[in-house]
Amino acid sequence: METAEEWIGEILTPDDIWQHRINKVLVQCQTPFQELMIVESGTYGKALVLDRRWQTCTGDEFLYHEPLIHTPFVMHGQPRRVLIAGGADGGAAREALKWNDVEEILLVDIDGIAVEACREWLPEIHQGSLNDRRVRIEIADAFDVIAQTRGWDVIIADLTDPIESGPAFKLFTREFFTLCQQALAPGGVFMNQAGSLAPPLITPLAKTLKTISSVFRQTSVVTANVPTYGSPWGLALASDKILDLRPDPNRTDSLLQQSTNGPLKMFDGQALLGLLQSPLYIRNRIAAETEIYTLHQPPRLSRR
Ligand code: SPD
Repeated sequence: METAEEWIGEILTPDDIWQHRINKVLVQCQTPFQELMIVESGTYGKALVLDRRWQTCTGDEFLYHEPLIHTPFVMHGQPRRVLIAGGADGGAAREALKWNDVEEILLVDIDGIAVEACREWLPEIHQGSLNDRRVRIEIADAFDVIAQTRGWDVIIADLTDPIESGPAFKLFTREFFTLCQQALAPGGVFMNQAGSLAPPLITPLAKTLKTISSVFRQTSVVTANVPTYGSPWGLALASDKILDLRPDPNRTDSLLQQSTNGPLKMFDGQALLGLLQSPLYIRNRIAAETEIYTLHQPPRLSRR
């Protein structure tokens, strides 16, 4: 289907499909870990699609990558060493490089073919971050790498959804979150993509948050509204230090002004305050959750 008009449909629930018109398929292959597509969509620009799930696209990626990075960075205050698990498209690394004091970013992705495809076909997203001298890319399982490293100011898990037998499901378990906690420096902050916030789809997010809160002293949901994901999306923020979840917008703005060098499209002090105030049904659902994910009982989303 090189130029033919087709659709990619992402099955959100057994009764709901979220469809995107595809004008051109730029890359389509099966890597050792997942099916990879890079496409030109009709309205939202170029996109990375893994195992038929929309990951990121030029038209709305800033609505995901800016909260994913700048929320934990503001909470930390002065991050220097940053570890990104996943993040093959380079959007997370691009945002991290906007912070003046960042000296080192270790990007650990299991799929080298995905990293190379994004490097070649999605320059609009990585904007050179995948070639920056401060970014070291290791093609490996983040679970193994994080077990052997220490002293990170911020750890970001920028992962695919935890589908059964997919590359990411182990990274949603208590064992992985414990490794991240141990790999953080004092005052370190953790952030991951935790799943959909749509009422019928919220269970994996509730279990993920419950799991993270069984490890870290403080955990909170950050809401990202990314239209191409088909529903509001939750990010999990966690730390062993007490985080200010109602940060004063003026203080955030002055920190951003002093500490960053790149333009931001959606994130500032006022936006951060909003991102941190999750609606009641989300807080109630997480509070009611009793199960956590472990290696023994990991998430098992179907491949669809
Ligand atoms: N269901 C889609 C969740 C995608 C999260 N990861 C996106 C990777 C973008 N860097």
